[in-house]
Amino acid sequence: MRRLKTALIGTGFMGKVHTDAIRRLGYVDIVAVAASTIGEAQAFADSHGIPTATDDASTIFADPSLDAVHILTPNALHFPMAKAALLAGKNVICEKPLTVTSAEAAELLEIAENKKLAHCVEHNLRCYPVVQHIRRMRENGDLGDILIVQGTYSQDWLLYDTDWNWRVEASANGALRAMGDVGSHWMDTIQHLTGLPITAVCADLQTFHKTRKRPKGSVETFSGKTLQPTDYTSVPVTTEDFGAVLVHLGDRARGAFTVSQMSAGRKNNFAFEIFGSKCGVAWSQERPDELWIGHRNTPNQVIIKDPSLLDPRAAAYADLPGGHGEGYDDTHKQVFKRFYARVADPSAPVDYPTFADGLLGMRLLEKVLESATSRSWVNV
Ligand code: SOE
Repeated sequence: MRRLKTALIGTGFMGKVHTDAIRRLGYVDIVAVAASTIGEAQAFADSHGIPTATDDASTIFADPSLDAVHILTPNALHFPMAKAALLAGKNVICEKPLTVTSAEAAELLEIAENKKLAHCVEHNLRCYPVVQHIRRMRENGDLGDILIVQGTYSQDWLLYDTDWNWRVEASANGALRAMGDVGSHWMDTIQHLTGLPITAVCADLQTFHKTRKRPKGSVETFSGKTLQPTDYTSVPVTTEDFGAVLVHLGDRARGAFTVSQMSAGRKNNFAFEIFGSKCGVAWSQERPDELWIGHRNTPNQVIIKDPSLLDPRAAAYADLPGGHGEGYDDTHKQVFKRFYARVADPSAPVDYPTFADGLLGMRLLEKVLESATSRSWVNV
């Protein structure tokens, strides 16, 4: 594999996660990093051994030797950053949700396709080995016809009105917070696994804290939990803390899910159950190597991730033998493996979430908002 060069736009929680996962590929060098201030960019570059730091992303996009960029900024900057990178001819990986409107997502997809560039939206949670095994079980017909999907994506890191992050502010995040941040993962994964599109939604959203106390100074994702209450400004909040959505999948299947950033004790609980006419499956991110398979007439099963027991196409997402846990960091590595294989060789398969998935996600989020606002079912 020829060595590739990449760069990061953004230095928060995702900056660290992407850096680790990129480096584990072994043939992709991170040559530059950009942040909104030179101080943040330089501090990140120094602590991660990245040669160039800048507060001007356009200087990164102008580098002709660069193969790809990772857009890891607050959501509202995804569109201008990704667009500039694509127009400069770079392959782009962008964090989710892809943009803040579906019109922006459609424009990015069009530019990327016209320029024949690789494009990826970071729905990494598809890439747990056990989750991929469920995908292949469904394709093999093991589940039968899909009837019911249900689940949640629940976290607790924004429980108190003193908890803060840029996602709270619609200007940086977009209109939907819990739905955009983690509901987007839930909907993406369920459609990926069932092979069925969400065709209608009926949503209810709640903002429990109508005002929050914003610390003076920036707060990295999840780190608010360890801050001391010191110097705060009270600010009104319009983005939701909780959402509940009834869904139709395809013509026949039905389901429901909740999203929350205020469920005490649930740290990052992405969980779903899929029931088919032959059997059911259940999975939770808090125990990612376990797969529950439910039967009507024989005992239920729990299988532990072991590549030798998984469908071979799912085993390709496991780099360690059975009993050696693979988790959140590894899912990013699995996305990057496939994305960079395509960057290196444009004839490689597109087996990673693309901007087309990101556009679909944005359309769904807009329908969720429309449904919650109109208090009615909305077709997608
Ligand atoms: C913050 O809620 C967050 O980091 C999300 O942005 C991720 O997508 C999710 O996987 C974990 O939580």
